Amino acid sequence: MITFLPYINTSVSTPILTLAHSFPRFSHRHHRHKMSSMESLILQLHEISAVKFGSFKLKSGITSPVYIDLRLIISYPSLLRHISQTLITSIPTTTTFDLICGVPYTALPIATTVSISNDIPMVMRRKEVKDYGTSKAIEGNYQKDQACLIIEDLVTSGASVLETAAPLRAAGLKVTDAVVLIDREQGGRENLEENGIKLHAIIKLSEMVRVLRDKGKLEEETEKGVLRFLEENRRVGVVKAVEKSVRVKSLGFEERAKLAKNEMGKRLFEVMVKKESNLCVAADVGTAKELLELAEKVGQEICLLKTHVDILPDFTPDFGAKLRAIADKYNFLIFEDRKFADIGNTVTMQYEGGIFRILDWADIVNCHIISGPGIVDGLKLKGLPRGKGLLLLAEMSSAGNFAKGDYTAAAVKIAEEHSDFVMGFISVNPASWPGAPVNPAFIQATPGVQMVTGGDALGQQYNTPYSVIYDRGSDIIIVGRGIIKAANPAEAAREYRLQGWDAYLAKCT
Ligand code: 5BU
Repeated sequence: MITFLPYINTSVSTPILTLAHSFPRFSHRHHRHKMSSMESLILQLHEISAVKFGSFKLKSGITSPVYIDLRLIISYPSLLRHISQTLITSIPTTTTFDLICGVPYTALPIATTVSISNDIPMVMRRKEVKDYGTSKAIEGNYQKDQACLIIEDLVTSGASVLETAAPLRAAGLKVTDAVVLIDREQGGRENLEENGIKLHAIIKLSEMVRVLRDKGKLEEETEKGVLRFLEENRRVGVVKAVEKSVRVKSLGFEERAKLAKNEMGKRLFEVMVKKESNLCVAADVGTAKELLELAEKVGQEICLLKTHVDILPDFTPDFGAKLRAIADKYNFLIFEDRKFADIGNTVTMQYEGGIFRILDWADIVNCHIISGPGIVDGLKLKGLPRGKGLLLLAEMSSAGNFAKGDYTAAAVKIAEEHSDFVMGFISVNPASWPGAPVNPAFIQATPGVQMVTGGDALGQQYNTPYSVIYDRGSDIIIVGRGIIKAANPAEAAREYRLQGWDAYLAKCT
């Protein structure tokens, strides 16, 4: 049985509007109205125990005297409507937008209610993408350059708003504003501002406790405890971000080019600086013809093009020369992801001979170290005199792989012993390696990158460009299906390049 809560019927009337974006917005005239609406919302949230006071251990490990759980609001439809209408009418009239997008999951019903009540089209970001090749990160109809307002229930550091903004921006939408019901005032506003997003908050946590105290719902002691906690943790999110950047602050690629002992490694660093790109496209397309077309499309955005030449049914001996011409035209290097794994003697033949003659056209190849350091000796024998470089597979991106711990450490050791030929690693989380950061002369390249975290049906695991470069300490993002399956690979490549490069800059400044 549904019991209607009497307090849900507030003095605030909910305008029913049909024309998109023509609803009344906040102005000073509406200030009093906004205040009373805010107070009534606070009281209702308290009443349904969406806001609790006590001692709560947060995900971050800190103990908080206040806990907010807005998932409950879906059980109170009129409150949900009230929240939604307050949110949307609070956006300044100067802020314009075409679409809205709720941050999954709690803000999805809020966004849906806003959309339905005000006739504003909505898009939805998938939180996890099972197979990015066939399903989209953003659901719904939208056009490039449309402005999208993000709707969120609660902001602490702003990280989840940024996680939603990234794929929206990657899809060509403009994201400049976010509206949130409750701002915990712990650095979210500043973090979002730094990322070009203005935060509009309906309720600040400090205001909330004051209102509850005024209305006799809180003891003075509790109010003081919460305000003290807020004061002490006010910039937690920001401070954390700053600390992180200090922890991983790395040398720029220019300086690292000077440290590189392998000539191709040096060249790659230089190309990255020149093109402001740390993007490698994995050109896993069906034919050599398509591969060459893709190279033309993404050429100006990339520092590296990665091939799997043995998947091309129309491979011909002139493939290498054709790809080389495109690489020279756009100044990128060619990386054949051959993953050699045999004994030294065999790999010399696999590298140089056969149909593919990889040595003739690939600047960079990679190998497993499963067979021991002899594999590096073998490849070096052929590659070093031709000025080539080698990446060692220190980690892999696929679920359940065995390249970890001692195996990863062994790769680092072999690289140090062959730094004239080994230019770096295929890695996933080099920041976590013992003794990290690894020698900056080595370059780190990471596959398993998309705009949203998730994976495919066959064990691939994805991290975002920012987390790969900034949090996990890598240098190059390797992106396959995120770009080649995009409606416009050139545009997608540009967005990945910008995100990868921004994360690199954030790490060095
Ligand atoms: P994706 O479409 O972005 O999932 O493609 C990733 C590419 O990187 C693909 O060519 C893989 O062969 C390659 N890859 C990988 O995904 N994971 C690894 O650990 C290594 C290579 Br090594």
